Amino acid sequence: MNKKPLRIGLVGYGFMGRTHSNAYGQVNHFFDVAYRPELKAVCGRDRAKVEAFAARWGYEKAETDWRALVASKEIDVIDIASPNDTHAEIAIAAAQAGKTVLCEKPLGRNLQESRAMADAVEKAGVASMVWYNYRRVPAVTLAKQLVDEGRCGRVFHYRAKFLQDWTISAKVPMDGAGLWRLNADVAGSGVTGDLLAHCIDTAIWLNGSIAEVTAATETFVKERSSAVTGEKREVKIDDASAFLARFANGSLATFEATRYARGHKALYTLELNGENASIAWDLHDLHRLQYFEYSEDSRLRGWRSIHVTEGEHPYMKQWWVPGLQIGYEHTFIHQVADLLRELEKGKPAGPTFRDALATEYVVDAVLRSAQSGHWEKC
Ligand code: SOE
Repeated sequence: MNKKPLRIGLVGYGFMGRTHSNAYGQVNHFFDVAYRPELKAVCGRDRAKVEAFAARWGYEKAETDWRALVASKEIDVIDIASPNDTHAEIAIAAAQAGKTVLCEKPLGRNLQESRAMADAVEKAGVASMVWYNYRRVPAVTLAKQLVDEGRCGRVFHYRAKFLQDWTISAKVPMDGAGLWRLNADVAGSGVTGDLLAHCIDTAIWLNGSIAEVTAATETFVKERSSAVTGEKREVKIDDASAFLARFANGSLATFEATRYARGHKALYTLELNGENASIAWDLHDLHRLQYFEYSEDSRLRGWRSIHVTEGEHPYMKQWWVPGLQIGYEHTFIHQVADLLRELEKGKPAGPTFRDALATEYVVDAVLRSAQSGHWEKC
């Protein structure tokens, strides 16, 4: 099939720049979609690094100023995979230039930036998408199907956590590649905007909107040196964040994220308990969905562990044969496949900037509540 080119301009060559580039390169090998991503240009601040990245991943051009990508008539999509402090400015300029805009999570550093981004794409009438990739883990998409089919009945509880341990040492500096996440000026917030944003996005997707929250945050290491300037700086991000929430459907929830849970690298787990069924998932065992259904014969009733690798499971018939697993990088390939399919139909692939703004309202309420000590509306 002759495919229409979709010309990509990527901003950022770090961890996320690699996951996105891999997805663009792989999607047409596995998914029958009308578009073919064409890697036109990549932009990053360091000339040598961005050129090396372009050569490795097959981008035609390397630039050091994102404005060149936004101005280019040869680019259809601006994909923002650079640190959070760059998201709003680039996204708004790209929307105004009529580009499709893709952005890594979280949307902006705060609610104000995030709102401006959602407004800008809507005003310009361009498509947008935020890379909340965990929605596209086949087991998580299966959970969404089961909830939408009404199998759980009335939902009582939602529980999510995302635990890491990479910032426990006070010697870990802030700033520079990856470590910008520890600088509030660049990141906006700590684990709330970085890790809980994933949990909140999936939670809203599965269980509807969150009405109010009460939260506590903590910064365990108060001072770190900058990897760029060497100077000591106050740490202003939240190292750990926990909150209780009420969903609009009346269910109660607990959420927790930290980078201080020794032994946990990326333990994202979620659980939903309904009147008729419960669902649980764990990123460290990402191809399995745990499911319990009360209506079964009571002698045989129990938690089942579904190995989500059958052709009937979401996305899986595009991959290998039943029983063979896929992984983290595939979630980004699925997101690109959905983007290309929806573009064909003239619809945006979710989550759009407007969808993702719902997460930012919750992040903002969590941070406000941690300050006020009260329940806050989202
Ligand atoms: C932080 O360590 C991080 O890389 C997040 O920024 C990602 O969004 C998450 O998926 C994995 O952890």
